[in-house]
Amino acid sequence: MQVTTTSFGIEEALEQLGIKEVNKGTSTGKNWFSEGEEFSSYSPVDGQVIAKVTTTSKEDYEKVMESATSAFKEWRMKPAPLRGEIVRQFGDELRRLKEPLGKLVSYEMGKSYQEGLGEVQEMIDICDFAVGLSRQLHGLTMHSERPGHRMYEQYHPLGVVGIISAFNFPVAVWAWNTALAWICGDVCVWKPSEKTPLCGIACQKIAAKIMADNNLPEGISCLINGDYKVGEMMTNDKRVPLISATGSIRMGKIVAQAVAGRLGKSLLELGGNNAIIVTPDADIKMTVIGAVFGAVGTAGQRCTSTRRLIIHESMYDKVKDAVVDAYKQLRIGNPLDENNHVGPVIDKDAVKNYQHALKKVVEEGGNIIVEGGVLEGEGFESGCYVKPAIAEAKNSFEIVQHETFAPVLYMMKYSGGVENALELQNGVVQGLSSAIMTNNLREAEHFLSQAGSDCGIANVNIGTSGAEIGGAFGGEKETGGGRESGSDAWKIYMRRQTNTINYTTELPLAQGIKFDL
Ligand code: UN1
Repeated sequence: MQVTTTSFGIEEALEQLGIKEVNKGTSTGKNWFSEGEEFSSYSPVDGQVIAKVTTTSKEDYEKVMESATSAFKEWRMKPAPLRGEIVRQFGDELRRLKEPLGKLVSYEMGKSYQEGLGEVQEMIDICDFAVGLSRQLHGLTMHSERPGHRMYEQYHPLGVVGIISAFNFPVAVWAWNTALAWICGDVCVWKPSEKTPLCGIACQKIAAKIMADNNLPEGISCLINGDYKVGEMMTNDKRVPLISATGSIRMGKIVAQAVAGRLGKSLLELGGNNAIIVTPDADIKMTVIGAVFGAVGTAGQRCTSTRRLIIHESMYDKVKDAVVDAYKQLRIGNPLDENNHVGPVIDKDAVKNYQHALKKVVEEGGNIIVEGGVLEGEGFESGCYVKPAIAEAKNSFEIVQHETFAPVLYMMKYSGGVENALELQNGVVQGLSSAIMTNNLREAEHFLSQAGSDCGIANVNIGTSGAEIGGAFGGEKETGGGRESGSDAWKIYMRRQTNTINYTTELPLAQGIKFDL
Protein backbone atom coordinates (compact mmCIF):
# COMPACT_ATOMS: atom_id res chain seq x y z
CA MET A 1 0.00 0.00 0.00
CA GLN A 2 1.36 3.38 -0.96
CA VAL A 3 1.07 5.79 1.91
CA THR A 4 0.53 9.42 1.03
CA THR A 5 -0.32 12.47 3.07
CA THR A 6 -3.71 12.63 1.39
CA SER A 7 -4.75 9.23 2.70
CA PHE A 8 -6.26 9.02 6.18
CA GLY A 9 -7.23 12.70 6.10
CA ILE A 10 -3.81 14.04 7.10
CA GLU A 11 -4.09 17.11 4.90
CA GLU A 12 -7.45 18.08 6.41
CA ALA A 13 -6.06 17.52 9.90
CA LEU A 14 -3.07 19.78 9.22
CA GLU A 15 -5.40 22.44 7.89
CA GLN A 16 -7.74 22.23 10.88
CA LEU A 17 -4.75 22.60 13.19
CA GLY A 18 -3.36 25.59 11.25
CA ILE A 19 -0.10 23.90 10.20
CA LYS A 20 1.48 25.60 7.18
CA GLU A 21 4.24 24.48 4.84
CA VAL A 22 6.73 26.61 6.77
CA ASN A 23 5.90 27.47 10.39
CA LYS A 24 7.55 30.01 12.62
CA GLY A 25 8.82 28.04 15.59
CA THR A 26 8.75 30.70 18.30
CA SER A 27 5.56 31.99 19.87
CA THR A 28 4.34 33.86 22.90
CA GLY A 29 0.69 33.29 22.02
CA LYS A 30 -0.86 35.00 19.01
CA ASN A 31 2.55 36.41 18.24
CA TRP A 32 4.77 34.10 16.13
CA PHE A 33 8.31 34.99 15.12
CA SER A 34 11.69 33.48 14.42
CA GLU A 35 15.16 34.48 13.37
CA GLY A 36 16.54 30.93 13.33
CA GLU A 37 17.08 28.45 10.50
CA GLU A 38 14.47 26.11 9.09
CA PHE A 39 14.32 22.41 9.81
CA SER A 40 11.98 19.72 8.53
CA SER A 41 9.65 17.40 10.33
CA TYR A 42 9.68 13.97 8.66
CA SER A 43 6.95 11.45 9.18
CA PRO A 44 8.25 8.00 10.11
CA VAL A 45 5.02 6.68 8.57
CA ASP A 46 6.02 7.40 4.96
CA GLY A 47 9.34 9.26 5.21
CA GLN A 48 7.79 12.45 3.75
CA VAL A 49 8.53 15.96 4.95
CA ILE A 50 5.30 17.04 6.64
CA ALA A 51 6.23 20.71 7.06
CA LYS A 52 9.09 22.96 8.08
CA VAL A 53 9.66 24.89 11.29
CA THR A 54 12.08 27.70 12.09
CA THR A 55 14.28 27.40 15.15
CA THR A 56 14.46 29.84 18.04
CA SER A 57 17.47 32.16 18.04
CA LYS A 58 19.00 33.70 21.17
CA GLU A 59 17.21 36.98 20.31
CA ASP A 60 13.89 35.17 19.89
CA TYR A 61 14.42 33.46 23.23
CA GLU A 62 15.01 36.82 24.91
CA LYS A 63 11.73 38.13 23.50
CA VAL A 64 9.97 35.02 24.80
CA MET A 65 11.43 35.47 28.27
CA GLU A 66 10.48 39.16 28.38
CA SER A 67 6.95 38.29 27.42
CA ALA A 68 6.73 35.35 29.85
CA THR A 69 8.12 37.21 32.86
CA SER A 70 5.81 40.12 32.27
CA ALA A 71 2.75 37.85 31.73
CA PHE A 72 3.55 36.08 35.00
CA LYS A 73 2.99 39.32 36.94
CA GLU A 74 -0.54 39.54 35.58
CA TRP A 75 -1.41 35.83 35.52
CA ARG A 76 -0.40 35.18 39.14
CA MET A 77 -2.91 37.79 40.29
CA LYS A 78 -5.88 35.95 38.76
CA PRO A 79 -7.71 33.82 41.31
CA ALA A 80 -6.80 30.15 40.86
CA PRO A 81 -10.39 29.08 40.00
CA LEU A 82 -10.39 31.67 37.23
CA ARG A 83 -7.17 30.17 35.91
CA GLY A 84 -8.99 26.84 36.13
CA GLU A 85 -11.76 28.26 33.94
CA ILE A 86 -9.15 29.01 31.24
CA VAL A 87 -7.87 25.45 31.49
CA ARG A 88 -11.48 24.22 31.21
CA GLN A 89 -11.88 26.11 27.93
CA PHE A 90 -8.56 24.73 26.73
CA GLY A 91 -9.80 21.19 27.50
CA ASP A 92 -13.01 21.86 25.56
CA GLU A 93 -11.03 23.01 22.55
CA LEU A 94 -8.99 19.81 22.78
CA ARG A 95 -12.23 17.83 22.77
CA ARG A 96 -13.23 19.63 19.58
CA LEU A 97 -9.87 18.98 17.92
CA LYS A 98 -9.25 15.51 19.33
CA GLU A 99 -9.38 13.76 15.96
CA PRO A 100 -7.09 16.02 13.93
CA LEU A 101 -4.63 16.31 16.80
CA GLY A 102 -4.67 12.54 17.37
CA LYS A 103 -4.02 12.10 13.66
CA LEU A 104 -1.10 14.52 13.67
CA VAL A 105 0.40 12.74 16.69
CA SER A 106 0.09 9.44 14.83
CA TYR A 107 1.51 10.79 11.57
CA GLU A 108 4.38 12.82 13.01
CA MET A 109 5.39 10.39 15.77
CA GLY A 110 4.31 7.05 14.28
CA LYS A 111 2.14 5.64 17.08
CA SER A 112 -1.21 4.09 16.15
CA TYR A 113 -4.14 6.44 15.59
CA GLN A 114 -5.87 4.83 18.58
CA GLU A 115 -2.87 5.69 20.74
CA GLY A 116 -2.77 9.19 19.23
CA LEU A 117 -6.38 9.69 20.29
CA GLY A 118 -5.51 8.20 23.69
CA GLU A 119 -2.77 10.75 24.08
CA VAL A 120 -5.15 13.63 23.37
CA GLN A 121 -7.56 12.03 25.84
CA GLU A 122 -4.80 12.24 28.48
CA MET A 123 -4.59 15.96 27.73
CA ILE A 124 -8.34 16.37 28.17
CA ASP A 125 -8.27 14.34 31.38
CA ILE A 126 -5.46 16.38 32.92
CA CYS A 127 -7.37 19.57 32.08
CA ASP A 128 -10.42 18.26 33.95
CA PHE A 129 -8.19 17.24 36.85
CA ALA A 130 -6.54 20.68 36.89
CA VAL A 131 -9.89 22.50 36.83
CA GLY A 132 -10.97 20.72 40.02
CA LEU A 133 -7.56 21.23 41.55
CA SER A 134 -7.75 24.97 40.93
CA ARG A 135 -10.07 25.13 43.94
CA GLN A 136 -7.93 22.85 46.09
CA LEU A 137 -4.41 24.27 46.18
CA HIS A 138 -4.45 24.09 49.91
CA GLY A 139 -1.75 24.09 52.54
CA LEU A 140 -1.97 23.02 56.17
CA THR A 141 -2.70 24.96 59.32
CA MET A 142 -0.79 24.07 62.46
CA HIS A 143 -0.84 25.13 66.11
CA SER A 144 1.70 27.71 67.16
CA GLU A 145 3.70 27.10 70.34
CA ARG A 146 3.18 30.75 71.24
CA PRO A 147 -0.06 32.11 72.70
CA GLY A 148 -2.15 34.34 70.44
CA HIS A 149 -0.33 33.19 67.33
CA ARG A 150 -1.62 31.48 64.25
CA MET A 151 0.50 29.44 61.88
CA TYR A 152 -0.25 28.07 58.46
CA GLU A 153 1.34 27.42 55.12
CA GLN A 154 0.31 28.52 51.68
CA TYR A 155 1.40 27.89 48.13
CA HIS A 156 2.30 30.64 45.68
CA PRO A 157 3.12 30.47 41.98
CA LEU A 158 6.77 29.90 41.05
CA GLY A 159 7.16 31.88 37.84
CA VAL A 160 8.28 30.67 34.42
CA VAL A 161 8.19 26.89 34.04
CA GLY A 162 10.46 25.49 31.30
CA ILE A 163 9.16 22.29 29.72
CA ILE A 164 11.39 20.03 27.62
CA SER A 165 9.43 17.11 26.19
CA ALA A 166 10.29 13.98 24.23
CA PHE A 167 9.03 12.77 20.85
CA ASN A 168 7.22 9.70 22.19
CA PHE A 169 4.45 11.60 23.95
CA PRO A 170 4.61 14.76 21.88
CA VAL A 171 1.48 16.40 23.31
CA ALA A 172 0.34 14.71 26.55
CA VAL A 173 3.46 15.31 28.62
CA TRP A 174 3.36 19.03 27.81
CA ALA A 175 -0.30 19.10 28.85
CA TRP A 176 0.39 17.32 32.17
CA ASN A 177 2.90 20.02 32.99
CA THR A 178 1.20 23.00 31.54
CA ALA A 179 -2.36 22.41 32.80
CA LEU A 180 -1.04 22.11 36.36
CA ALA A 181 1.45 24.97 36.00
CA TRP A 182 -1.28 27.27 34.69
CA ILE A 183 -3.73 26.65 37.49
CA CYS A 184 -0.83 27.11 39.92
CA GLY A 185 -0.33 30.60 38.43
CA ASP A 186 2.83 29.89 36.45
CA VAL A 187 3.53 30.68 32.83
CA CYS A 188 5.13 28.09 30.55
CA VAL A 189 7.86 27.99 27.93
CA TRP A 190 7.84 24.73 26.00
CA LYS A 191 10.53 23.16 23.86
CA PRO A 192 9.04 20.12 22.16
CA SER A 193 11.30 17.43 20.67
CA GLU A 194 12.88 18.47 17.38
CA LYS A 195 11.47 15.20 16.04
CA THR A 196 7.86 16.28 16.64
CA PRO A 197 7.79 20.09 16.31
CA LEU A 198 4.43 20.23 14.50
CA CYS A 199 2.63 18.70 17.47
CA GLY A 200 4.10 21.62 19.44
CA ILE A 201 2.92 24.19 16.89
CA ALA A 202 -0.59 22.70 16.85
CA CYS A 203 -0.91 22.72 20.67
CA GLN A 204 0.46 26.23 20.96
CA LYS A 205 -2.14 27.47 18.45
CA ILE A 206 -4.91 25.91 20.52
CA ALA A 207 -3.60 27.47 23.74
CA ALA A 208 -3.03 30.86 22.08
CA LYS A 209 -6.62 30.99 20.85
CA ILE A 210 -8.00 30.41 24.35
CA MET A 211 -5.68 33.03 25.87
CA ALA A 212 -6.66 35.60 23.21
CA ASP A 213 -10.40 34.80 23.48
CA ASN A 214 -10.11 35.68 27.17
CA ASN A 215 -8.08 38.86 26.57
CA LEU A 216 -5.14 37.45 28.44
CA PRO A 217 -1.65 38.77 27.74
CA GLU A 218 0.93 37.19 25.48
CA GLY A 219 3.48 35.05 27.35
CA ILE A 220 1.32 32.68 29.42
CA SER A 221 1.93 29.93 26.88
CA CYS A 222 5.20 30.12 24.94
CA LEU A 223 6.83 27.85 22.41
CA ILE A 224 10.46 27.58 21.39
CA ASN A 225 11.93 25.13 18.88
CA GLY A 226 15.25 23.58 18.02
CA ASP A 227 17.77 21.08 19.34
CA TYR A 228 19.46 20.76 22.74
CA LYS A 229 21.13 24.17 22.34
CA VAL A 230 17.72 25.81 22.54
CA GLY A 231 16.95 23.70 25.60
CA GLU A 232 20.18 24.90 27.18
CA MET A 233 19.02 28.50 26.96
CA MET A 234 16.35 27.55 29.49
CA THR A 235 18.32 25.16 31.67
CA ASN A 236 21.00 27.83 32.19
CA ASP A 237 18.53 30.66 32.70
CA LYS A 238 18.04 31.89 36.28
CA ARG A 239 14.69 33.37 35.28
CA VAL A 240 13.33 29.81 34.94
CA PRO A 241 12.88 28.45 38.49
CA LEU A 242 11.63 25.03 37.38
CA ILE A 243 12.68 22.85 34.46
CA SER A 244 10.51 19.85 33.76
CA ALA A 245 12.35 17.53 31.40
CA THR A 246 11.35 14.22 29.86
CA GLY A 247 13.87 12.15 27.92
CA SER A 248 16.88 9.89 28.24
CA ILE A 249 18.94 9.40 31.40
CA ARG A 250 21.89 10.91 29.52
CA MET A 251 19.92 14.09 28.80
CA GLY A 252 18.52 14.16 32.34
CA LYS A 253 21.98 14.12 33.92
CA ILE A 254 23.04 17.10 31.81
CA VAL A 255 19.85 19.03 32.60
CA ALA A 256 19.98 18.15 36.32
CA GLN A 257 23.57 19.40 36.64
CA ALA A 258 22.90 22.63 34.79
CA VAL A 259 19.79 23.40 36.84
CA ALA A 260 21.35 22.35 40.16
CA GLY A 261 24.37 24.52 39.36
CA ARG A 262 22.12 27.57 39.64
CA LEU A 263 20.06 26.00 42.47
CA GLY A 264 16.94 25.77 40.34
CA LYS A 265 14.40 22.98 40.66
CA SER A 266 14.12 20.18 38.18
CA LEU A 267 11.40 17.63 37.58
CA LEU A 268 12.90 14.72 35.69
CA GLU A 269 11.06 11.89 33.98
CA LEU A 270 13.77 9.78 32.38
CA GLY A 271 14.30 6.26 31.12
CA GLY A 272 12.65 3.09 32.34
CA ASN A 273 13.61 -0.57 32.18
CA ASN A 274 10.30 -1.97 33.15
CA ALA A 275 9.62 -5.60 33.99
CA ILE A 276 6.60 -7.80 34.45
CA ILE A 277 7.04 -10.61 36.97
CA VAL A 278 5.00 -13.67 36.05
CA THR A 279 4.49 -15.92 39.06
CA PRO A 280 3.17 -19.49 39.24
CA ASP A 281 -0.22 -17.98 40.10
CA ALA A 282 -0.46 -15.71 37.06
CA ASP A 283 -3.43 -15.67 34.71
CA ILE A 284 -1.78 -16.48 31.38
CA LYS A 285 -4.35 -14.74 29.19
CA MET A 286 -3.98 -11.48 31.11
CA THR A 287 -0.22 -11.86 31.16
CA VAL A 288 -0.07 -12.17 27.38
CA ILE A 289 -2.21 -9.08 26.75
CA GLY A 290 -0.28 -7.00 29.30
CA ALA A 291 3.12 -8.13 28.09
CA VAL A 292 2.45 -7.83 24.38
CA PHE A 293 0.80 -4.41 24.56
CA GLY A 294 3.52 -3.25 26.96
CA ALA A 295 6.32 -4.43 24.68
CA VAL A 296 5.04 -3.53 21.23
CA GLY A 297 2.59 -0.67 21.90
CA THR A 298 4.00 2.65 20.59
CA ALA A 299 6.61 0.36 18.93
CA GLY A 300 8.30 -0.03 22.33
CA GLN A 301 8.88 3.71 22.62
CA ARG A 302 7.09 4.49 25.88
CA CYS A 303 9.21 5.10 28.90
CA THR A 304 6.78 2.66 30.52
CA SER A 305 7.21 -0.01 27.77
CA THR A 306 7.71 -3.55 29.00
CA ARG A 307 11.34 -4.47 28.36
CA ARG A 308 11.75 -7.55 30.56
CA LEU A 309 9.55 -10.54 31.35
CA ILE A 310 10.69 -12.32 34.50
CA ILE A 311 8.90 -15.65 34.49
CA HIS A 312 8.81 -18.38 37.13
CA GLU A 313 10.50 -21.53 35.83
CA SER A 314 7.33 -23.57 36.33
CA MET A 315 5.45 -21.25 33.95
CA TYR A 316 8.27 -20.40 31.61
CA ASP A 317 7.49 -22.61 28.61
CA LYS A 318 3.76 -21.98 28.79
CA VAL A 319 4.16 -18.18 28.92
CA LYS A 320 6.91 -18.16 26.33
CA ASP A 321 4.79 -20.18 23.86
CA ALA A 322 1.73 -18.00 24.43
CA VAL A 323 3.66 -14.74 23.96
CA VAL A 324 5.50 -16.04 20.89
CA ASP A 325 2.15 -17.12 19.46
CA ALA A 326 0.66 -13.69 20.11
CA TYR A 327 3.61 -12.04 18.32
CA LYS A 328 2.70 -14.07 15.22
CA GLN A 329 -0.67 -12.27 15.11
CA LEU A 330 0.87 -8.78 15.13
CA ARG A 331 0.26 -6.64 12.08
CA ILE A 332 2.97 -4.09 11.37
CA GLY A 333 2.25 -1.18 9.08
CA ASN A 334 0.85 2.29 8.66
CA PRO A 335 -0.28 3.32 12.15
CA LEU A 336 -3.16 5.34 10.72
CA ASP A 337 -4.65 2.13 9.39
CA GLU A 338 -6.56 0.80 12.37
CA ASN A 339 -5.95 -2.80 11.30
CA ASN A 340 -2.29 -2.51 12.26
CA HIS A 341 -0.98 -3.02 15.79
CA VAL A 342 2.57 -1.73 15.35
CA GLY A 343 3.74 1.37 13.50
CA PRO A 344 7.24 2.60 12.76
CA VAL A 345 9.91 3.70 15.20
CA ILE A 346 10.66 7.40 15.12
CA ASP A 347 13.63 7.51 12.73
CA LYS A 348 16.59 5.67 11.23
CA ASP A 349 18.70 6.26 14.34
CA ALA A 350 16.07 4.39 16.35
CA VAL A 351 16.27 1.57 13.79
CA LYS A 352 20.04 1.45 14.31
CA ASN A 353 19.64 1.26 18.07
CA TYR A 354 17.15 -1.57 17.63
CA GLN A 355 19.56 -3.46 15.36
CA HIS A 356 22.40 -2.85 17.77
CA ALA A 357 20.37 -4.27 20.69
CA LEU A 358 19.55 -7.46 18.77
CA LYS A 359 23.16 -7.92 17.72
CA LYS A 360 24.48 -7.20 21.19
CA VAL A 361 22.12 -9.57 22.99
CA VAL A 362 23.33 -12.43 20.78
CA GLU A 363 26.97 -11.46 21.33
CA GLU A 364 26.38 -11.54 25.06
CA GLY A 365 24.96 -15.07 24.84
CA GLY A 366 21.24 -14.40 24.42
CA ASN A 367 18.93 -16.48 22.31
CA ILE A 368 16.53 -14.85 19.83
CA ILE A 369 13.15 -16.55 19.96
CA VAL A 370 11.20 -14.07 17.82
CA GLU A 371 13.35 -12.86 14.96
CA GLY A 372 13.59 -9.11 14.33
CA GLY A 373 14.35 -7.28 11.12
CA VAL A 374 13.69 -4.09 9.22
CA LEU A 375 10.74 -4.24 6.83
CA GLU A 376 11.18 -3.21 3.23
CA GLY A 377 8.98 -2.75 0.20
CA GLU A 378 5.61 -1.16 -0.41
CA GLY A 379 4.30 0.76 2.56
CA PHE A 380 7.64 0.55 4.36
CA GLU A 381 9.54 3.15 2.29
CA SER A 382 10.41 5.26 5.33
CA GLY A 383 12.75 2.48 6.48
CA CYS A 384 11.47 2.86 10.05
CA TYR A 385 9.29 -0.25 10.36
CA VAL A 386 10.86 -3.00 12.45
CA LYS A 387 9.61 -6.40 13.59
CA PRO A 388 8.99 -6.69 17.32
CA ALA A 389 11.57 -9.18 18.59
CA ILE A 390 12.05 -11.32 21.68
CA ALA A 391 15.33 -12.62 23.10
CA GLU A 392 15.97 -14.92 26.04
CA ALA A 393 18.61 -13.10 28.00
CA LYS A 394 20.22 -12.66 31.41
CA ASN A 395 19.47 -9.61 33.51
CA SER A 396 23.19 -9.01 33.91
CA PHE A 397 23.76 -8.49 30.16
CA GLU A 398 24.89 -4.97 29.46
CA ILE A 399 22.25 -4.55 26.75
CA VAL A 400 19.49 -5.73 29.09
CA GLN A 401 20.57 -3.13 31.64
CA HIS A 402 20.18 -0.47 28.99
CA GLU A 403 16.91 1.08 27.77
CA THR A 404 16.55 0.54 24.01
CA PHE A 405 13.64 2.59 22.73
CA ALA A 406 12.33 -0.09 20.35
CA PRO A 407 10.15 -3.22 20.42
CA VAL A 408 12.71 -5.62 21.89
CA LEU A 409 11.57 -7.79 24.79
CA TYR A 410 13.93 -9.81 27.00
CA MET A 411 12.66 -12.98 28.68
CA MET A 412 14.28 -14.54 31.70
CA LYS A 413 13.56 -17.23 34.29
CA TYR A 414 13.48 -17.14 38.04
CA SER A 415 13.16 -19.93 40.53
CA GLY A 416 12.03 -20.01 44.15
CA GLY A 417 9.98 -17.20 45.69
CA VAL A 418 8.92 -13.81 44.41
CA GLU A 419 11.84 -12.20 46.26
CA ASN A 420 14.16 -13.78 43.69
CA ALA A 421 12.14 -12.25 40.86
CA LEU A 422 12.27 -8.89 42.63
CA GLU A 423 16.03 -9.05 42.83
CA LEU A 424 16.14 -9.26 39.06
CA GLN A 425 13.45 -6.64 38.60
CA ASN A 426 15.13 -4.14 40.88
CA GLY A 427 18.57 -5.03 39.57
CA VAL A 428 18.75 -2.21 37.02
CA VAL A 429 19.61 1.48 37.35
CA GLN A 430 16.16 2.63 36.20
CA GLY A 431 13.07 2.68 38.43
CA LEU A 432 10.01 3.79 36.51
CA SER A 433 7.34 1.11 36.16
CA SER A 434 6.88 -2.49 37.26
CA ALA A 435 4.19 -5.13 37.36
CA ILE A 436 3.39 -8.51 38.81
CA MET A 437 0.96 -11.02 37.37
CA THR A 438 -0.41 -13.13 40.19
CA ASN A 439 -3.60 -14.21 41.89
CA ASN A 440 -1.66 -14.93 45.05
CA LEU A 441 -2.29 -12.28 47.70
CA ARG A 442 0.99 -12.94 49.49
CA GLU A 443 3.03 -12.46 46.35
CA ALA A 444 1.12 -9.35 45.35
CA GLU A 445 1.47 -7.71 48.75
CA HIS A 446 5.15 -8.61 49.01
CA PHE A 447 5.69 -7.01 45.60
CA LEU A 448 3.99 -3.81 46.83
CA SER A 449 5.73 -3.79 50.23
CA GLN A 450 8.81 -1.81 51.21
CA ALA A 451 10.84 -4.90 50.36
CA GLY A 452 9.17 -5.12 46.97
CA SER A 453 9.39 -3.13 43.76
CA ASP A 454 11.66 -0.08 43.94
CA CYS A 455 9.86 1.69 41.08
CA GLY A 456 7.67 4.79 41.04
CA ILE A 457 4.86 2.70 39.58
CA ALA A 458 4.04 -0.84 40.75
CA ASN A 459 1.00 -2.61 39.27
CA VAL A 460 -0.74 -5.86 40.07
CA ASN A 461 -2.37 -7.75 37.20
CA ILE A 462 -1.84 -4.81 34.83
CA GLY A 463 1.07 -4.26 32.45
CA THR A 464 3.76 -1.63 32.96
CA SER A 465 2.43 1.00 30.56
CA GLY A 466 -0.76 3.00 30.31
CA ALA A 467 -0.78 4.83 33.65
CA GLU A 468 -3.84 6.97 34.38
CA ILE A 469 -3.36 10.73 34.81
CA GLY A 470 -4.86 10.76 38.32
CA GLY A 471 -1.83 9.16 39.95
CA ALA A 472 1.55 10.83 40.34
CA PHE A 473 3.65 9.72 37.38
CA GLY A 474 7.41 9.20 37.54
CA GLY A 475 10.13 6.95 38.83
CA GLU A 476 13.02 6.44 41.19
CA LYS A 477 16.79 5.94 40.81
CA GLU A 478 18.09 7.06 37.42
CA THR A 479 14.55 7.65 36.20
CA GLY A 480 15.07 10.95 37.96
CA GLY A 481 12.72 11.02 40.95
CA GLY A 482 10.22 13.51 39.51
CA ARG A 483 6.45 13.20 39.70
CA GLU A 484 4.09 14.77 37.20
CA SER A 485 0.38 14.65 36.48
CA GLY A 486 -2.01 13.54 39.26
CA SER A 487 -2.11 13.29 43.06
CA ASP A 488 -0.12 16.12 44.68
CA ALA A 489 2.36 16.52 41.81
CA TRP A 490 1.10 20.14 41.54
CA LYS A 491 3.21 21.11 44.54
CA ILE A 492 6.43 21.23 42.53
CA TYR A 493 4.94 24.02 40.40
CA MET A 494 4.52 26.24 43.48
CA ARG A 495 6.62 27.69 46.26
CA ARG A 496 5.60 26.96 49.81
CA GLN A 497 5.45 29.69 52.40
CA THR A 498 5.04 29.25 56.15
CA ASN A 499 3.20 32.13 57.80
CA THR A 500 3.05 32.94 61.50
CA ILE A 501 0.75 35.73 62.66
CA ASN A 502 0.83 37.30 66.12
CA TYR A 503 -2.51 38.82 67.17
CA THR A 504 -1.45 39.86 70.70
CA THR A 505 0.27 42.96 72.06
CA GLU A 506 3.30 40.95 73.21
CA LEU A 507 6.18 39.60 71.16
CA PRO A 508 7.10 36.23 72.68
CA LEU A 509 9.98 34.44 70.97
CA ALA A 510 9.82 30.84 69.87
CA GLN A 511 11.70 28.14 71.82
CA GLY A 512 11.00 30.16 75.02
CA ILE A 513 13.97 32.47 74.42
CA LYS A 514 14.02 35.56 76.65
CA PHE A 515 15.17 38.78 75.08
CA ASP A 516 14.13 41.69 77.34
CA LEU A 517 15.07 45.21 76.39
C1 UN1 B 1 6.10 8.36 28.57
O1 UN1 B 1 6.35 7.34 27.93
O2 UN1 B 1 6.92 9.32 28.61
O3 UN1 B 1 1.87 5.37 31.31
C2 UN1 B 1 4.83 8.62 29.26
C3 UN1 B 1 1.92 5.51 30.10
C4 UN1 B 1 1.47 6.84 29.53
C5 UN1 B 1 2.53 7.86 29.65
C6 UN1 B 1 3.90 7.45 29.23
N1 UN1 B 1 0.31 7.30 30.25
O4 UN1 B 1 2.29 4.64 29.34
